[in-house]
Amino acid sequence: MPFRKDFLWGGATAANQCEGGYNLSNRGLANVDVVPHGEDRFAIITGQKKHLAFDDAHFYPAKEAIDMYHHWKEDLALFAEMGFKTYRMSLAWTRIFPNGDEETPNEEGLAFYEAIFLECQRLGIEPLVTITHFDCPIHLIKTYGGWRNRKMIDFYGRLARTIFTRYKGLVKYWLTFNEINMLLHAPFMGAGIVFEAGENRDEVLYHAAHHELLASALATKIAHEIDPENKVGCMLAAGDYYPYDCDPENVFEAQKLNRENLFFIDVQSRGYYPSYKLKELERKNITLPIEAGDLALLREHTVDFISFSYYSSRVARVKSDADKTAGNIFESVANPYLKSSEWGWQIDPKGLRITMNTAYDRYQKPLFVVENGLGAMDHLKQDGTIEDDYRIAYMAAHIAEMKKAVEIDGVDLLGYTSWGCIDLVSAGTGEMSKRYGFIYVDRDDEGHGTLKRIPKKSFYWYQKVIKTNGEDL
Ligand code: P53
Repeated sequence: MPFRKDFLWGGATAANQCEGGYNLSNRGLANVDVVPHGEDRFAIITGQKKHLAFDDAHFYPAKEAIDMYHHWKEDLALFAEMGFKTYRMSLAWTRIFPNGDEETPNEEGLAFYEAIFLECQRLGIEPLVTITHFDCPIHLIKTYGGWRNRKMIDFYGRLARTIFTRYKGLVKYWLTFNEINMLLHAPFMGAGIVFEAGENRDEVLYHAAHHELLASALATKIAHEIDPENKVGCMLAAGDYYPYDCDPENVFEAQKLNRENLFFIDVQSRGYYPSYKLKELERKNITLPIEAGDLALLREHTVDFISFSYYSSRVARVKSDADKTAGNIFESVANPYLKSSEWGWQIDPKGLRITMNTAYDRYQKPLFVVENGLGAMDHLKQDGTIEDDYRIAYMAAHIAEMKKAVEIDGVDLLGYTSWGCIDLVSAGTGEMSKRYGFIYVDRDDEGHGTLKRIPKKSFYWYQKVIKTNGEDL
């Protein structure tokens, strides 16, 4: 059997993309609430345009999302029906600390998640909890400038201590920051950062990176102190860069772009800043705001496992005027060997095996694939069914390559949670129509629909995959 007996099959969501209930249970507002659907979105998530409140000119899909706030019991029952062993979800920071800098947490928010974890326990589903999935309280952005400010470490530490204490015995698997490298590509979403005119962009980003890395190490420390059973992982938006060809310039470019992302994991997993990054910062005249004790904290509290999202590989070519792939936060040249999704994301199952091997070679720690899937248009037929064979094909091909990484290459893999196991709001575009789920949700890009949940063909396919522990794809 290729996959371990206790392999954690499941699915993944993020609070802001599914919960809704943005103003319920005394919840405060976060960056992710005020990013609209529509053409302004990209400039806002990348921190180029300031947008810290709702206005009438835009639609904000996270406000209600798929209203999991009121449907969670029904949704968990469907996950259990598919046979989920695990469910990856995130906590909305502002449900627990509405402003982010309070001394005491909001009990209603804590109780909301406790009820979910108790239900998971009853269903035999192991929660895998992302502490922050792109969310940062608006108050912390307005008052402190988001993660550019060192004070964020204390606020995050308080959040971590609160949840590890409260959910001790209910949650064992934790991820500190979703796609931590997204900080470089979408700084408002990744770190609550809005650039001021004339600012040194790289300096702001690497200061914020230092603070997030410290916060991650601090949370790891607290998690282990509170319960030695806790397992804490880092989380990377992964997908190896391939050189466009064997031109050494392109090979080096690929190495450079890979390091740009892996740098974060290098620190979280190995416990120190890699020399290539220190040299780069020195050349750019950037001094990291390192204080006494920082380097020891990073060194002594490395992660237990490496988790990542994988949607596609990427291609590196220097001075390229070739077409870039569409709809991407990540820079990439189109790969002529691959087909693309309707949103221009290239489809490369083998790239998952390659990416897994890169990570395992580099870190020698257990891996966890915590996001993978196909964002596609689904068609609800007259008879009320959805035949998403394209999604089944995508996932079967990726799971087959993941299996080879385990069986043939010997990678230690803890589990697999597909992205958006129930249709939810897209992080990149704010659309509902970019669907990833095994479960269809009746809601459109403008927020119309009954919110009814309907299992797709892939629901029954994944049920079989889990039942056979990945044998029958
Ligand atoms: P959407 C870009 C590239 C790689 C991963 O993305 C990304 C993004 C953001 O667009 O984000 C992760 O919804 C993220 C999820 C997100 C998912 O990928 O744009 O962790 O929140 O929904 C898919 O299709």
